[in-house]
Amino acid sequence: MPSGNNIEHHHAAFILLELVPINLVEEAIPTIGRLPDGVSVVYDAISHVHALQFLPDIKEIGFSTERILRHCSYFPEEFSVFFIIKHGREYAKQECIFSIGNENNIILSISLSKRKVIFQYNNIKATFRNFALKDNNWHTVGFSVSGSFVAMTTDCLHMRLKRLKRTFPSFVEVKNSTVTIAKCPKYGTVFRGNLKDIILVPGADVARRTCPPRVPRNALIDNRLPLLPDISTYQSAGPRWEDCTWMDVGNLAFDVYSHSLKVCVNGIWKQVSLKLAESQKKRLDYLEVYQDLETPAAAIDVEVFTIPGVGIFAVFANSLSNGRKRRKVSGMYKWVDKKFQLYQKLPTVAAQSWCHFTIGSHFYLAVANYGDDADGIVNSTIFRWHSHKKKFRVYQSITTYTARDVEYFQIDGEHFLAVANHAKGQSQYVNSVILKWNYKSRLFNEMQTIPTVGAYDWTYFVVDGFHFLALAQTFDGQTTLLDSVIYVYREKNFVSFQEIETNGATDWEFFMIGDDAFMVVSNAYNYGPQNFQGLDTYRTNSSIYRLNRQKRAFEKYQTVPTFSAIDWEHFVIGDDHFLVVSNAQNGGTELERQSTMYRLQGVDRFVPVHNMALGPSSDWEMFQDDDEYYFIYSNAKSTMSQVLKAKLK
Ligand SMILES: *[C@@H]1O[C@H](CO)[C@@H](O)[C@H](O)[C@H]1NC(C)=O
Ligand SMILES: *[C@@H]1O[C@H](CO)[C@@H](O)[C@H](O)[C@H]1NC(C)=O
Ligand SMILES: *[C@@H]1O[C@H](CO)[C@@H](O)[C@H](O)[C@H]1NC(C)=O
Ligand SMILES: [Ca+2]
Repeated sequence: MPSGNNIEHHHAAFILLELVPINLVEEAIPTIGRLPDGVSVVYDAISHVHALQFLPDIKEIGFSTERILRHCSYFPEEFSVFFIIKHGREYAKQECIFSIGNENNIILSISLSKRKVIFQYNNIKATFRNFALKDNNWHTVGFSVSGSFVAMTTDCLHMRLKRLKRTFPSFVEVKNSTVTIAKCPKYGTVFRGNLKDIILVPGADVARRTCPPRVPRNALIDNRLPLLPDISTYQSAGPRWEDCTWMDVGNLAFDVYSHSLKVCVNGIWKQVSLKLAESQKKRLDYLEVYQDLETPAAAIDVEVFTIPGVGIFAVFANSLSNGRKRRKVSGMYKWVDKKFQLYQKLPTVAAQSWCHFTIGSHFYLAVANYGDDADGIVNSTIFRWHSHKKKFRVYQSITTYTARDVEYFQIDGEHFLAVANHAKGQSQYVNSVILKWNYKSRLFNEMQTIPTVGAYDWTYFVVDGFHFLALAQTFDGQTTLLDSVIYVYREKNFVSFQEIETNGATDWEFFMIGDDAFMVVSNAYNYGPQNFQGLDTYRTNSSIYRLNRQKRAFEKYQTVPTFSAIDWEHFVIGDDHFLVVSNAQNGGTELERQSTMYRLQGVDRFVPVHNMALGPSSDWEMFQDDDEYYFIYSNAKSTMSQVLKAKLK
């Protein structure tokens, strides 16, 4: 259903999806033909590798962090960094491998002395003894920062853990900072050894997982550097991967062509599992029921989100319970030991939709309240997370009219909420509102009103740098067959981009497959002159659309029969794209009451692969924990929602 459909949200829930290792040396010195002054390339004939050497008086060799951390205001909370060096016995006092930050604030630096390896993060130091890095052999050193610890690994033979006294999450700002190679701005001297690569991998625990199973202690580690392709091949046509030998065990390789990290295991270069890499190769076999979840009332929406350092949560939009005392709450659950547990009840009035977002260092939840009286004057609420109490508290009340949906998005550093107002009194003709965050008052203010008819859902998405909002309109008082509208952001306003005929539309889901942009609509209800006998109103067709860039319009790609469909969810497992459609079961045969999952099968397009006899579902979400995939659906009619687990093959 509404919300949870935009890309930003998915990134929030699946933080680990985009782990792209970056070679900082390659970023700083992209062409070996034009070396900065004071930098030279040396060839190590024994190990058959090229590496860099630096004169003590080099100028700054570096680049802005913006180049590698695009769209990030904060340095990754959890990350790994590797470097490959060769250094003899003679050390200057403190030699710097690299640093990230500016003169006033060092975000991250690693330096070496004869006795110590100094890891500095956000002005906090962790010091390790230097016992391996002075034998004039090549070594791969990895650091992993996770929670309040930093682990250092040397050639996968030694692993040491140190406490990193930091608050978590730390929200370390990256604004105005640079990556500098072989030098730290405030202390130490230029690195005197040979430097091969410095690889930064956002995401926790990579360094630990890069190591192959332990090798016998007597295995002859000769530290022949298997880093291929080496610097000399940066500009050649393709990678020259050779079989690695058992002697390479413990060494890492960074493949500049696939931007992946590889480790030599038993003579074969294996891609390092960046959390998902392994399960990405797997395929979905089937789903099984994993947990029954009792909620305060039937639910029309569920939002899964992560608070860094705290955990994964699911919050349900619970309607009013029917009991004697009509309870006005929605349930929020925390993922503990791989099960959801009730965590907090939030005050809502016939909640319709939740969205989670982050502004600065604060976490928010916004709810669209449908309200409980006929005139529909019930506000919707924004909650803010209190990091000490670890609970959400009411933060701002916003005027809404039988609100159906609230959608968060961000454009050029500004924060927005789009509210779908469904009706005002008896009329479906009511303005919906785009709110904008005011940095001074720290509140959302009205930015634009958009006339809407029976508005049900806003879905935000980006294509080619353009910002879009798709509006689902359900009913105009006469018929469910009416146009829904896609808006595009131009000069600080949303203007109409395209109108698409829909039938009782309650949800848009946007997704990308390669470069192609898709939209799928949930048509929920067929009522009006087109169905004057009022037959099988739950039976509709819902369509998938694909963007035609030349025509600047979404075109019908496929139409599938749906039954009380009020939500689509797109997800990817391995190489496969899936769509699952909710089925709220407002009528129909046993078969028509099933929820259906489709898989994209080339020219066959989306083909039904699973028909699931589950409860009446109103919203589907997928989330991941470790390498496992879970699904959660909200039950539209009863207090028992369910979690399902994907069986992979
Ligand atoms: C940005 O960094 C430069 C160099 O470290 C410094 O001189 C300048 O004051 C910084 N600007 C801001 C706004 O912090
Ligand atoms: C709704 O919110 C507006 C704006 O915050 C406020 O002025 C108004 O009193 C609220 N109304 C109700 C019924 O809570
Ligand atoms: C759905 O599509 C089928 C096949 O084109 C058509 O026969 C049927 O009338 C459509 N149903 C609705 C409600 O439009
Ligand atoms: Ca959804």
